[in-house]
Amino acid sequence: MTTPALLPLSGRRIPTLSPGAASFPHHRATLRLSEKFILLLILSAFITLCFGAFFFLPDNSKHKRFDLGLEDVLIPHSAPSPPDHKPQRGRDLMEEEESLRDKIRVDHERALQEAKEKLRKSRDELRAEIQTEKSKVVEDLKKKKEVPKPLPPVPMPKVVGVNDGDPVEPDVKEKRDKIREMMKHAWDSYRQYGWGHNELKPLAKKGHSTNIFGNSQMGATIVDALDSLYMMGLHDEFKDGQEWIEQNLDFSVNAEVSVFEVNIRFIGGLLAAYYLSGQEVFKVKAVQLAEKLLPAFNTPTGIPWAMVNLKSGVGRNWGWASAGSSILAEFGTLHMEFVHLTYLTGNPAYYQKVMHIRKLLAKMDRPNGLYPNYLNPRTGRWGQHHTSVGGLGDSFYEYLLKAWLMSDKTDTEARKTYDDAIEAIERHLIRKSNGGLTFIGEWKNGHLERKMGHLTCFAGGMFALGADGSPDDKAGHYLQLGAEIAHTCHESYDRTVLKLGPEAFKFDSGLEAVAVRQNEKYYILRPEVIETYWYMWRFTHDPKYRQWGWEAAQAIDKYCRVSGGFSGVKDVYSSNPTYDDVQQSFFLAETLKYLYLLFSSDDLMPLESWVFNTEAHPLPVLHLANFTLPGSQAQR
Ligand code: DMJ
Repeated sequence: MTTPALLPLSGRRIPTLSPGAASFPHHRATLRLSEKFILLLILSAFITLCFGAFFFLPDNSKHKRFDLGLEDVLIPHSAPSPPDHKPQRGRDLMEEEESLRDKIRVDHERALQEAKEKLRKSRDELRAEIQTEKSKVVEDLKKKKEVPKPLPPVPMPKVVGVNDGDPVEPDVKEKRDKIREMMKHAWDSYRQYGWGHNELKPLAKKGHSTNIFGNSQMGATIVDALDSLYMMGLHDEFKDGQEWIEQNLDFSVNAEVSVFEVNIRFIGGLLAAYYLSGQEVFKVKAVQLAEKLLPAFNTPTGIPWAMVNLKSGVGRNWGWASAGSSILAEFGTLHMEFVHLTYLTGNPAYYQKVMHIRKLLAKMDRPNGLYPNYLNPRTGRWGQHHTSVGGLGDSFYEYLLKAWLMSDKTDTEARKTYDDAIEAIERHLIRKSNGGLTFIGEWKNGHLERKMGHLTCFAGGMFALGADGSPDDKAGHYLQLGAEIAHTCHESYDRTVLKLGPEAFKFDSGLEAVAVRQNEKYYILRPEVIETYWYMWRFTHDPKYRQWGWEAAQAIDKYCRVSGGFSGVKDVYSSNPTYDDVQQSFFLAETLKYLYLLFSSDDLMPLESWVFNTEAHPLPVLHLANFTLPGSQAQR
C-alpha cells in the first residue's frame, strides 16, 4: 500500500513518497532512528555549552555599562589586581562572584519552575491569565494618567472675602438676587444645550466655538464661569463644572489656540477656581495647560506667537496682523497668570518669559512715548504705528498696573512703566468732545481718530484703580478721569434705543458717543462698561454707578434674554433687534460677575487682597516682599 508519508521532521511537510520509495520500509525506520540520535547529540552539546558559558564566561559585574544610545558597550573598570598584591580584595571578589552565581542559579530555577507550571495549565486557563494581566496593565496606565504629579507646597496667599457680601439694603439685595437668577439661566441653558462645547448658541440651542479655541471642545464656558458660580454661592453648579473638568478637560488635542485667550480665560479661570475653592485639580490643570503654551515663546526675540498648536507646539501669528506682528494686548497680557504659575510651581520659566518681554519693550524706542499695537517677533521691530487703549492695546496697560498691585506694590518697575504710558496716552489720545464728553481716541500714524470702542471703556475702572499711588499726588485727577470715562460710556448706552452700548462710537462731525457704521452697532454681552461702574462704585460709593449698572442689567434681561440663554444683538439702535445667537463665555465670567459685585457689599472680594485679571478672574495679592520668586534674582 502506498501510504502518504508525512514525517514531522523539523516541522516541514515532506512531499508524498513515490511508489518506489514505499518498497523500503526498513530503510525509512533506520533513517528516523539516526535522525533522533543526531538530534539528541545536538541537544546535549547545547546544554554542555550553556553550562560551560555560565561558569567560564567573563563576569559582567566587573564591567561598567556605557549607554551609547545604539548598543551597550562593555568596558572594564580597570584590569583585575594580581591576587598576591591585594589578597583581601581577591578573596572579596571570589565571594562576590560566588554569591552572584548563587543568585543566578536561584533565579534560573524559579524561572524554570514557573515555566513548568505554565505548561501544566490548560489553554483556557492561560488565556484567562493573559486577559487578567492585560486589564491590569490598562488599569495601571489609566491610574498613571489620572494621578497628577504633586506640586511643591508653597505658602497659600491670604484668601479672604470669597463669599457672602450680602448687602444690607433690601432693594440692593433684590437686584443682586436678580443677577444670580440671570447667571443661573445662562449656566443652565449652557448645561442643557452646549455642555462641554466652548460656548452656546442660545437660539439654535446647541454648542458654539470660534477659532480662538481652535475648534476643539474645551468647555470654555465652564472654566470661565467657575469663580462667578462660586462667589454667587451656586455650589452645585460649581461642583458640576469641577467634575466635567476632572473627567474631560484634556489639553493633548490637535488644536491651534490663541495664547492670549487661553491664558486669560483658561489659566486665569483655573487659577481663580483653585484659590477660591482650594481644589488641587484646578491648579494641576492650569499648569498642564501652561506647559502647552510655552512653545509659543520659541521665537527669535522671545515675543510669543499669537497662536500655538497644543499638540505640535508650532506657533504663528494672525494673518491680519500688520507685517506678521504679534499683538501688544496679547503678549502683554500674560504677566499676572505667569507670575502665579511660577509662584505655585517653583518653575522660574513662566516668570522669566514675561519679564523678558518687559525688558525687551523697555529698551525700544516709542513714537511719542506711545506703544504701537504691533511688534514683529522675528525682527523685534514695531509694525504699523497704531496705538489704542481699546482692542489690540487695552490689557497691556491694565497688566502693568495690576502687576504692581498683585506684587503688594513691590514691583515698582511695573508701576513706573504704567505711569509713563498713561502720561503719553493722556497727552496724545485723551480729548474732550464739543459736547464736553471725555473720550480716548486711537492714534494712527500721527493722526488721532476720534473714535472710542466699547473695549476702551474698561479704562475708567483702570484709572480709578491706579489713582492711589500715582505720581505727583495726582490721585484725585485719575479718579476724576475714571469718572469722566464712566460718564461717556454711560452716554454711549443711553443714546441707543435698547440702552445697550455699541461696539464703537464717534465724537466727530457733530456726533457724540454714537455709532455710525452698521458694523459698529452691535452689542455682544461685553462687560467693560459695567466693569468701570463697579470700580467707580468701590472707590466713590456714588449711587449713580449702581443705578447705571441696574439700567444695563435690565436692558440685557429685556433684549438679550431668550429661552435658551442670552444672545448678543446686532443693532442697539433698532427697536426690533436681531440676535447674533452667541452666548459669549465672558458674559458669565465678567459681565454677570461685575454686576453681582456691584450689588454686593465691599467685603466680597476686597481689592486690598484680590486683583482681577482681564477676564475678571480674581488672583490673590502675593506678598513678594517676604517671598523670592524662583528666577527673579537672575533677572535683576
Ligand atoms: C474679554 O475677553 C477680556 O476682557 C479681554 O481683555 C477683552 N475683552 C473681552 C470681553 O469683551
